[in-house]
Amino acid sequence: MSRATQAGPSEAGAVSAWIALGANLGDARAALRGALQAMAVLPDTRLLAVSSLYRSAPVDALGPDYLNAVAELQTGLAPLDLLHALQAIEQAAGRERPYRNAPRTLDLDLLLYGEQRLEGAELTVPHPRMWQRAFVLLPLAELRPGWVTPAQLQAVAAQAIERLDAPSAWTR
Ligand code: PH2
Ligand code: MG
Ligand code: MG
Repeated sequence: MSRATQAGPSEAGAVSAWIALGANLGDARAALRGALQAMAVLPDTRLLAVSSLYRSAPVDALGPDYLNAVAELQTGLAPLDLLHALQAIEQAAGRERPYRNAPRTLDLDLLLYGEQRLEGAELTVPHPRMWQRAFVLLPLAELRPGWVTPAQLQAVAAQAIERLDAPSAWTR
């Protein structure tokens, strides 16, 4: 077998993909932890980093407060293959979609896929609303200091959000 056909996530060609995790129905903490475990065992994929766990008030939505976090994957999956894998994890967690921004047992949003910009029927990256959401920017800024500017954080400063647990505390 050639080296190319063996290429795994630590090989050239793998990219960093950034995932926003959210849940506000059922046992949200268990759902987010389960999602980390499920993402970590996707083909050609490694879980590289996880942010703190946050509680946030719903943005553009109704219902209970959310738990939110951000994770970094290194993956050899193509963007749409990764998207479909994330959707399968949502489905396995009992995700229902009765209406837009309905409360959910698990939401896994692909924020960034390497440096790529994609605009398709199924997937747009970077995620078009990520810069308007404190529940994305705060955990992202934690993992990648310097990526999120003070002005961007200031723009979402009115959104209610609270850091609950360090990564080591909630992923254990
Ligand atoms: N997700 C939404 C809409 N609003 N608000 C918070 N706080 N956290 C979320 O994850 C969230 C939201 C749509 O996916
Ligand atoms: Mg979402
Ligand atoms: Mg989503």
